[in-house]
Amino acid sequence: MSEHRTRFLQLALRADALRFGEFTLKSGRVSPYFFNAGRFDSGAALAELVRCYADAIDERGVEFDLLFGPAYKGIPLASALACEYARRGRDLPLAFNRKEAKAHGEGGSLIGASLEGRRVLIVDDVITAGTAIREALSIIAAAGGTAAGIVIALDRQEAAGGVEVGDDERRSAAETVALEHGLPVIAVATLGDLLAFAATDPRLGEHRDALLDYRARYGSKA
Ligand code: OMP
Repeated sequence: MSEHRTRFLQLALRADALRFGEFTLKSGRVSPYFFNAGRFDSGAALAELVRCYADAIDERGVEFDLLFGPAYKGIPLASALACEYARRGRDLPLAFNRKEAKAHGEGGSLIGASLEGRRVLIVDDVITAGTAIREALSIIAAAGGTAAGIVIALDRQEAAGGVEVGDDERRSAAETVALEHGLPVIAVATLGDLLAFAATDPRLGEHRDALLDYRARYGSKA
């Protein structure tokens, strides 16, 4: 496993961003784990997190010229990542959206640099069924940008279908988005990485069976 993946999983556990128990997801699935990016709630934790993002992006070598953070969780992530790139000597334009369009002041639902004609890297927290990412893709297209890729902290590697998933629909949501839009989806870590990590870390040993059961039920075939 790449060093930044292990570093991210350790950081997520330390920040309590990765929790185990029973969680109902946006998709309606009941999951034995949950990743809450809101727990990276200090400057140091966020800075360490986006270092993992930048390492994953640079390892993949994707070309882009603007960072876009979808509301809400993507906003601090894209902003902190822009600061990390500036620290690495690359000053990147940054944009994000509002959930509610504003009719006064500067108006509209986009804030920051113009997306027009730019290759946009979407920066978000998690992909489960891919709904949040599809929304971001339509916002970028409507603003005249071209999506260049998607970076997330955690790819849950779940099949994109309904709550119960048929065998023919076992491609992951991330793979489906990647294929449909011809885009790289870069995950700092995946459920597979979490399972590999759980096999070596005693703190996670007791949760491993529940994670494996969940993957057997909802996981993609990949
Ligand atoms: P999809 O839109 O189904 O891909 O789900 C992604 C969103 O689900 C994230 O942006 C979160 O709002 C939420 N989520 C998490 O934050 N962490 C998880 O571990 C799982 C989910 C989820 O509800 O699936």
